[in-house]
Amino acid sequence: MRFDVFTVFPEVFASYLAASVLGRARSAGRLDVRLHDPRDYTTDRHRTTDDTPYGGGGGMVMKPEPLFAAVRAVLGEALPTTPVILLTPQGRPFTQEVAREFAGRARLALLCGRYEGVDERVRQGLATDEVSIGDYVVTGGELPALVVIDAVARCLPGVLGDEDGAQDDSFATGLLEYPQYTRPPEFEGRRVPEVLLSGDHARIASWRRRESLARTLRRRPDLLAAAQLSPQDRKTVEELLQEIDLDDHDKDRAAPASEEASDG
Ligand code: JD8
Repeated sequence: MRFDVFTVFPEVFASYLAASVLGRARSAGRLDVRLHDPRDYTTDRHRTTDDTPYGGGGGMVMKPEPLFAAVRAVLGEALPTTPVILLTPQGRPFTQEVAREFAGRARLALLCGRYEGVDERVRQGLATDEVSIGDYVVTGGELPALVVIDAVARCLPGVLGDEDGAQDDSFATGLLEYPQYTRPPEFEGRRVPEVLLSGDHARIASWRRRESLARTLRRRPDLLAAAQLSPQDRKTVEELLQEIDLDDHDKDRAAPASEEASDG
């Protein structure tokens, strides 16, 4: 799969794209990420990509011409069949379902704004989709673009090795993940649950399922309502509802440092 990313800060992508899962996917030729700087498609002496907003109000807005020229030059004949996704707080919420949908395309173009955002004509005449990674503000579209590339790439066949199956990912199953432990079997008085040391794979599987259900029930009941549950899962949830105090969110949480003691 190919991503064409349009950004005035192409240098911020390199280390993340070279590391771990994405780095291996690129080396294996399963993932092709190309970075394009709209500055290279300007025609003025100062290579201007932004300007002051009409109507005033301060800040700068990304000019339309460099973005249109860059996307047209790079996509060429692929333009009519390639989704052109603008990363913006005003976009459709990016979810695992949207990641799977995008992973079905051969190619995506990602437009990263900066400053106060892009001229409205980019949204109207160039972007085919608008996506937001969540309800908080970041400084530009670059981190959102990396989030989209990472989540979409993980959905592609052959991108994940044995280290983690995408099928097991929490949002792929619709439940939060069960607790994970590694050695040592006891750390500072906290023991690894006995069942995980038992070698009984059936017991381990049902313990993990129950922990996933318990965690989702406690932390994200909205996910549980949408999840596909087996008749056994429903019985387990009924049991958990008898046992769990849903308001006790911090049952096994370390106490935070007190405000008094911190030098914040
Ligand atoms: C693109 C500039 C900065 C700063 C308005 C738009 C996505 N979920 C998300 N949160 N923030 C963004 C995002 C922020 C961006 C740009 C995406 C381009 N900014 C803000 C305050 C004033 N601009 C995003 N996807």
